[in-house]
Amino acid sequence: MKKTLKITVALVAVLAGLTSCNNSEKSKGRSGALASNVAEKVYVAPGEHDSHYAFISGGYSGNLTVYGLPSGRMFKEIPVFSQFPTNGYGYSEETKPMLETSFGFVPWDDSHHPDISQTNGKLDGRWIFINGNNTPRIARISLTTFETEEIIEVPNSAGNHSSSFITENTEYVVAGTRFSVPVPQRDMPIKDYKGNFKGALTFIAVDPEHGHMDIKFQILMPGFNYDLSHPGRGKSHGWFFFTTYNTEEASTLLEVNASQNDKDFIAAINWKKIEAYVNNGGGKMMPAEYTHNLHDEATHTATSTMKKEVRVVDPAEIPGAIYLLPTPKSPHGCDVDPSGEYIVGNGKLSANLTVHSFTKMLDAIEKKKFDGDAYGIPILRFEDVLAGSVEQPGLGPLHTEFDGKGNAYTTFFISSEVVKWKLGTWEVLDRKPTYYSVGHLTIPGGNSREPFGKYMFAMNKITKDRYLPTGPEMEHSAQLYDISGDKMELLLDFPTHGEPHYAAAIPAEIIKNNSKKIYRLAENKHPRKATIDADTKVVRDGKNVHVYMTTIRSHFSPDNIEGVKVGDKVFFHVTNLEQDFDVPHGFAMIGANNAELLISPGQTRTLTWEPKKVGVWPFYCTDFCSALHQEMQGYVRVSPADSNIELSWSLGD
Ligand code: K7E
Ligand code: CUA
Repeated sequence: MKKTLKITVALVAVLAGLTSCNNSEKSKGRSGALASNVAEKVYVAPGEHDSHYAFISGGYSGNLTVYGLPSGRMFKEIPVFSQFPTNGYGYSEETKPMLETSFGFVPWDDSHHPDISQTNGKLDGRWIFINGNNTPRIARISLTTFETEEIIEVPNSAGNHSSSFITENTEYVVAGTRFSVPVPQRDMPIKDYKGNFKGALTFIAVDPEHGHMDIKFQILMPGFNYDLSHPGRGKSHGWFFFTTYNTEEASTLLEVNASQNDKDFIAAINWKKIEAYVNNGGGKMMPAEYTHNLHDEATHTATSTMKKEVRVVDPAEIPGAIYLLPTPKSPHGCDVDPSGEYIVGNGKLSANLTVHSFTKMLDAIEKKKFDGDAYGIPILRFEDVLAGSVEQPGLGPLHTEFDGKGNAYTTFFISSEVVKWKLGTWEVLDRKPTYYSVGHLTIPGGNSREPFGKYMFAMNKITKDRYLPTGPEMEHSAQLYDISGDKMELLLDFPTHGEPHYAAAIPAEIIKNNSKKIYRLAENKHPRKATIDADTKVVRDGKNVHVYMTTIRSHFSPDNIEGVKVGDKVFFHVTNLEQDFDVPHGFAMIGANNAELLISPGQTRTLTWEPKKVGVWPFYCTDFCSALHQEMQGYVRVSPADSNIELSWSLGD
């Protein structure tokens, strides 16, 4: 026991030491991206389009960024869990409800794993989902508007990390807790963790037509850490797999105490069985508070609803639905190949990469070959479920993706490389260095039944000497590889924004023709819209002043407003009358304690301003929209609180 501890401490120390990488020598070799013909492979001529979209998670930015492949050009940052002054998301009255939670307004999160909706196991390009890790939430973003449409909070969860992964017909988006916690939350000693804390795995049903999310059930699992997950597909459709670590159930010094067991588990969940159980009234409703926030495209307005209960299922109630597959050692990524047969457990502290067989798992279950249980959940024998292992492929495996041609690609954080190996024979076919300390990797569609195996990109944690230095902190770096040949070929480095954990990528043609160009004014149902100049007005309601305003190149209507007083709360409801693609207007008010608005064509957005000082105060358009953009401005006269100046507004004489 003492010896194990020593070895573990030594191993952890070695791993920690190795993470400070020293790969700059490798980068000096004239190969890969340094070969002269490689630039052509990533060159997208001016005016031409990239062949793929990549949606890269923002990590601690809380957002999602949109890139083109192969150029590595960033097109957009989509605000999801974080306020975004660039367009007013989370500041405008219409979007503030998106960031409501049971803890109140939470204007930030840590977003990790985007996943694109699927139909029959293929990417359908309708929506992309992403998890908020810190204050557990799942968001749905439309891939026609590229805006966040919906966020649902996940109760009984903490560190929403084994999320957000999609079943092959987008029946569910699945979210699992990394940190186990008391369920329900209560005041109790931390040292009583073991046996008392629970890990909630949450199945959120997705409405097939509109994508609306609703928690169908939560499974209250033993108090392990549920790190990553993936759905079964093809033959294993109906199952979901979660890696666990800290099966020791330690609550302190996890770097040592959660590295004791030789094997942790992959939890295999037969969700179809649990779904049937729940449809027959199984499980029980438990009081819980969580928000459901929905942005309505017609009213351009989000609402936040507090939900009061959630259906929970105790694994003991439904024998035969959950099994544990022993997996060495503190596995991180949990990846399922396109056929659904192989389940890869990327054991961070393991010398070999473990691959389980779905067929063997079913067989062992059928023959009831169990090796004890954990809190009543049967444990299968490692040898009975093992398909094979890749022997000593590298150090510190994290994640695996697939090219659809029988090959798998695994990232190794410590040895800073991507290793290509063959499913079934487990032989290593190729390895390429990454710069440096790679986390996730992405192949377009690599997380579906039909990957598009031309490109792979690695997302690296340490950038160091790859770009011009920008002070102590560098943006993270992605590296694009051509994987169409036998050997991987490094094509390009490009910077990413925030911390890119995972990314989802898809051929551009699946999405680009559906991309919305304008919001139709005729369809605008915002209750305070103004769609023609005659609708514009200023209305006083006690201390609240509502300005119904329009914008069109190149003026606001109205642009002169008088009769506002100190102590009023002014709501600028600004409708952009433009019906041309890519002509937003901005709206900014001096001294406003929030941000600007950036209003898309046909959209209505509201900025709140509480004038504090007497004077004549300007507002202006922030987006250079026409040759007369600089003329796009106006004034609000603010009088003392006791003034009797009448409310008036005008445009022109
Ligand atoms: Cu960065 Cu998927 Cu959150 Cu691994 S996780 S690296
Ligand atoms: Cu509108 Cu500048």
